[in-house]
Amino acid sequence: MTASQIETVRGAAEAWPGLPYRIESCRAAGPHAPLPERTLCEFRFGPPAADGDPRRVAVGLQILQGDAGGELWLSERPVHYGRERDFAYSENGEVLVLQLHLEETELAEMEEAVYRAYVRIAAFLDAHGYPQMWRVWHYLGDINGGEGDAERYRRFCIGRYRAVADSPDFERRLPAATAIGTRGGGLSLIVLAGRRPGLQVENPRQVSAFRYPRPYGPRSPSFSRATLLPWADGARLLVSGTASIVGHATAFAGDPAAQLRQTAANLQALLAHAAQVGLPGRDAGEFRADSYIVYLRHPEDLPRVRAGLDELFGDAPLRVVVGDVCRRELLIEVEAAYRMPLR
Ligand code: 3EB
Repeated sequence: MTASQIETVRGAAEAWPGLPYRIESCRAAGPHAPLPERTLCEFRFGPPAADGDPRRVAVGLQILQGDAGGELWLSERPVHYGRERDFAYSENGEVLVLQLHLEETELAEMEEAVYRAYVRIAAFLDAHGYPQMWRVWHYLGDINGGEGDAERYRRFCIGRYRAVADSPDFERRLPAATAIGTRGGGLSLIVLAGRRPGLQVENPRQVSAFRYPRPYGPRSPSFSRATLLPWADGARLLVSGTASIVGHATAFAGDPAAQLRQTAANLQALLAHAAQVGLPGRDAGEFRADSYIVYLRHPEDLPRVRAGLDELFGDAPLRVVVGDVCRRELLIEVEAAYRMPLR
């Protein structure tokens, strides 16, 4: 445990009854088929579907490998969904999925726009009774545009920090996250929220992102490494975008295959820590992957990482998409969702 890492709460994970949704990877309806009734969310990469169903998340990144059908989050209970002001949402009484898109023209004052988006999202979540943000995805056009502290990602971090750092214990409530660049402009936010706090899990090999030192930007990135949701019928571990960062330093700049191996080591360390602090008596080897998403900065690097992907992730559900990672030297990032089945 590094000095800059927040200590994850130990043994606090009392099991929650039931299981509100499960992920069916690569089983999505696709843009032309209507969604099954009990769909909480369809999460895929590609162009938006024509039917405008608010439960569809379509992220405009190019798929290099894996099923374009994406994944379907199937609810165990009836789903209520709709649109309200600029939000699309879907909920089932236990969890809520929220989407908000800001156009590029709304990002002229990046810090202010991100701050306002986060504040509006928090107000929406509170009003609907899902105050706990568990996981958030950010897809930001030209994320590495601008130099030094004027970089768009760094400005994004300033706005996000301003919105969340509103109380002394805010670090304990930070969600797991992804922040990836897109070719188009604008900012898409997708949020998974719930009624009660998940268990924050940090990574023993990495300084907590919210404690990164000044060289990485005026405000540190406000996210935690993973969120554990201890449902009795199958715990879930939602893992943030994970990259080749050890301590707070980038490892293996310029070498995507080595970055992938380092990333896999970080994921292993995170799983071990999550089992230890959140699922007493269970072993990290019992986690099963529901989904891996690999973001590759340069599509031409795919041949260099393919053997590593096969070896590290085997036949788990995996998609590789083209996306810019928010630190410039990072060439690859992996996010994941795991479940811990009942014994
Ligand atoms: C890292 O570990 C890599 O700013 O929300 C990964 C996931 C990263 C989320 C974010 C940034 C974010 O620092 C970058």
